[in-house]
Amino acid sequence: MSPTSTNWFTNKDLFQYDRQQLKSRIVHIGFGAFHRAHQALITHEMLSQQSSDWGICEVNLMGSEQLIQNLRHQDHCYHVLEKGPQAQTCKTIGSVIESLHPAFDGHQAIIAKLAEPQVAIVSMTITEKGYCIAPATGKLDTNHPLIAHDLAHPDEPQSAIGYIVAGLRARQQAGLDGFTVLSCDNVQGNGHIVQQAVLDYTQKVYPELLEWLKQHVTFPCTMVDRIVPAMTDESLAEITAIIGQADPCAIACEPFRQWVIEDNFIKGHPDWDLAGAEFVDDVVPYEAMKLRMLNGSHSFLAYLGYLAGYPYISEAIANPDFERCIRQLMLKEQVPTLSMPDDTDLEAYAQELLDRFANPSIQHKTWQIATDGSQKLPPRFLNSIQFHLAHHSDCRLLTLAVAGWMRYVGGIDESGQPIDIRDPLADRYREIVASTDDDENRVLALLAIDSIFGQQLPTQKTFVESVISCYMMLKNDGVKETIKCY
Ligand code: NAI
Ligand code: CS2
Repeated sequence: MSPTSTNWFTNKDLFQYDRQQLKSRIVHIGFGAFHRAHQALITHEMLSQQSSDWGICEVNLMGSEQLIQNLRHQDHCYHVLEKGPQAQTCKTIGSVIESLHPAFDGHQAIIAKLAEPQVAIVSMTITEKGYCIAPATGKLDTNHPLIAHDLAHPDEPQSAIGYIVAGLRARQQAGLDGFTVLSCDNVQGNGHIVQQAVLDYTQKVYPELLEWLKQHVTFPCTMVDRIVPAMTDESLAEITAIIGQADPCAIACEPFRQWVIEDNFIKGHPDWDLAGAEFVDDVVPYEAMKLRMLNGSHSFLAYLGYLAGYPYISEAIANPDFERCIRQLMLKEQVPTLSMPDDTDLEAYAQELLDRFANPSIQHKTWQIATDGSQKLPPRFLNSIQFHLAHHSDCRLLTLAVAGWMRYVGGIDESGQPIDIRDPLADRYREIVASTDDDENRVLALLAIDSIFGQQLPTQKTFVESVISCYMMLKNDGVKETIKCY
């Protein structure tokens, strides 16, 4: 930036709405890549069409201190670059008006914000693990370190669940109404899951609050979709070239986006439908469709693609054997498990997903998607496998995907390089790998992790034998030869 030029965010003509009129009626927990390119952008586009006061206060509970400092420095504005295979569009987002972080604002400022009377929605994108539940059961994990801390110190919470309950308690004590808790994470039945976590936690710390909470808080489910990889230097440089200055809060994503929201808000909601969101009575079928077809394919490509040496999804899907497997995985093994409204065209949906995965402008790392497998396996693969076992139908690709995950958490890729495994259960995997030389024993030990596989699946002989056989094929023949046979 030259000494005479002004900062881009001081340009008053950037927005079609008056940011001074916005209030923090939404508090969002988890100012990560996805929220910037999805809910905050959709709120911005809604505001551009209809004057209203729905602004967002961002809260990051874990890390990203610098990101929040940068955001403050640029008056909470930032850019989103939508990258299609050919064209790209850069948008300046103005829906965010303030931010909080426990590292510089303290716990109490966040609880006080949640208890401000105008707050109507507390939304979140805190990753699957942020809900502190056991994925196989969907129940609050009271041994989770964050929850164990909060149960002992509910006034100084660390978990998102602890903060939400502390905020609701402060509202009840001040004689205020409640708010809507809106999960925007890739968790099956995300509204039900966060509700269960909030109720389980409240029962333990403030049982007297339970009845009030049941009457004053709602937990709609949502299906959220937009591929937003972690930011790259290349995309940052592209945005700098477009706007002529740096924006360290900018993010890049694909052009596609979808948001299906259960219409169950206790204190109103923005007219997000003006910007393409859909309000429906029942989101759960759409969530299952997206988690099994999109995210299931992603995880298949992540584990097997990474092992085979593909750093990006677009490179893995360019291998015709992977493409064929993914098409079959979606249409033959995931579609039969779904119960969709009659007019849903799942073949067209599958083709659209294949085209999105192939977008060469999006550098989505297989390694990034492979993180937190302990949270992702149940909704993406295991629920469908249970369906097939109950119906005696074929699920060979889903089984191969589980075996691929097992090879991945073994910690060495096919060229002999160590894998940096990021997962809340990473230590457990390391113990299992260190204590099992024998392949079959390793598979059995991994299947015995009941927070992932539950109690029933490891007792299903057909499934266990198929996983062992896939594991051996992957080990002996490698991923590329194995998927040729499918
Ligand atoms: P990110 O890594 O950029 O951001 C993660 C956010 O979660 C950060 O704000 C972090 O502070 C917060 N967080 C992490 N662990 C937490 C915890 N235990 N408690 C509270 N907050 C915690 O990731 P990104 O891309 O924003 O994705 C976040 C989630 O959004 C995903 O896990 C997924 O559920 C959902 N999502 C992501 C999509 C994507 O393509 N990136 C698309 C659809 C949904
Ligand atoms: C991905 C998702 O990281 C992952 O696990 O599968 O974040 C995926 O990009 C989104 O769900 C797309 O909407």
